[in-house]
Amino acid sequence: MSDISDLIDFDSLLTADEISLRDSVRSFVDSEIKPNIAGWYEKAVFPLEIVPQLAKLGLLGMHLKGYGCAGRSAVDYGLAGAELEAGDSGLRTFVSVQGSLAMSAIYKHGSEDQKLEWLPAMARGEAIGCFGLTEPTAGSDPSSMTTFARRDGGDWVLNGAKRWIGLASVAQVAVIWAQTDEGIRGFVVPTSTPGFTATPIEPKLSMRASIQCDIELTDVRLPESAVLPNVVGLKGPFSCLNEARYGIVWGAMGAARDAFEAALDYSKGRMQFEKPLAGYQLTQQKLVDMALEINKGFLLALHLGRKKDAGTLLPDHISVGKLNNCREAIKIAREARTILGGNGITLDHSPLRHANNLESVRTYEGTDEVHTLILGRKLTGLPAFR
Ligand code: TGC
Repeated sequence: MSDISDLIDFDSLLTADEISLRDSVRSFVDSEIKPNIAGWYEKAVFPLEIVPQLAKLGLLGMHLKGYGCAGRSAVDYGLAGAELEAGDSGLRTFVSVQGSLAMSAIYKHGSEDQKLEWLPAMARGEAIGCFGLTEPTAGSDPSSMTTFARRDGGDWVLNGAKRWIGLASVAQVAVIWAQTDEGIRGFVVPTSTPGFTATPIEPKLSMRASIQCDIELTDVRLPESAVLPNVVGLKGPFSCLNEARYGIVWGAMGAARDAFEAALDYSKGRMQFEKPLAGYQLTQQKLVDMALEINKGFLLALHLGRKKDAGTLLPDHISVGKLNNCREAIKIAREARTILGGNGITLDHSPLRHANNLESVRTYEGTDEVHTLILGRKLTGLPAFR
């Protein structure tokens, strides 16, 4: 099942196992997601009923080893993310929040008891997790967070608010990052704990088949065992953001590819001035420009994936991929929409839905501006954030 957008024999860079995994996720998306996504998007629902299928495919925490996780490579994880996002960014976001953020936080920084309690259930899709870092007044600058955890005898008591937290209203467990007298720390919070509330943010013009929430934390009392014992400081949440940002490098190109395919298909069938749109030079220019960026975007993603598997991937490398691939994907989705003309503004076609979703994808896990300044710092040695 090679891609019609592939102009460079991309598959020759993949192993048979990688192609097989990609194709099984693609089949799932084609049969279970694409026929239904317009309806979910219109009704603004995330289809929780597909979670057991995602678990059965081994996609939840798929890059983690042990604890019931699939232990797949970074390239496998990326290929799966691209296929999921070809269905909808909300679907890849679910897998990312669950695996790259919530499960990774517990896996990297949690106690053995925390891992045993949560990771196998999360890999099976029986427990959903969320990751509370962003706040109403702390987005790009998480160091300014005001959520505070104070010690009270042997307990911790959390107060504050989080915003734009994926899955929070359907999650059983939240990893909440908070200021403490010792620095920023992470807490594993069962969402049934008194004082924890999560409210979906609605209405949205992007990521409609996905859930993002406000969280309120009012005197949330937790035992000492709730704190993630193995990290203090922002490197804790940033180490998880690295995982999620890496997945976006691939996912954004999956959305772009699907938008391109929709435009190519439409252009071959749509007759204007007595010939198909695809036969006009202006249309071919658009299609070729889109395909070039998709080919380059996937090559970049694969390069970063191979480096991740080799243990040589650095955060700056991920910023190159996140910035470039989100920027190009949104351009591609918008250009694809122009080929569909007026019909492209309906939910019958994917490009504008992808473009709208990609507004969120380019914003979360570090905006274009944040990744530009990370790379500006790398090139100049001068941080320009403040
Ligand atoms: P800085 O002083 O540079 O670093 C603070 C500490 O963190 C370490 N660090 C990293 N560690 C691992 N990976 C990375 N990528 C890291 N980046 C920084 C750093 O080494 C340092 O450690 P230490 O031991 O010296 O203390 O921090 P800064 O505040 O100056 O950083 C500036 C900036 C802008 C790069 C950073 O704040 C940033 O990346 N901002 C963007 C934040 C962001 O991406 N927010 C999105 C959150 S997504 C979310 O909440 C959920 S969205 C998904 C969903 O739920 O649906």
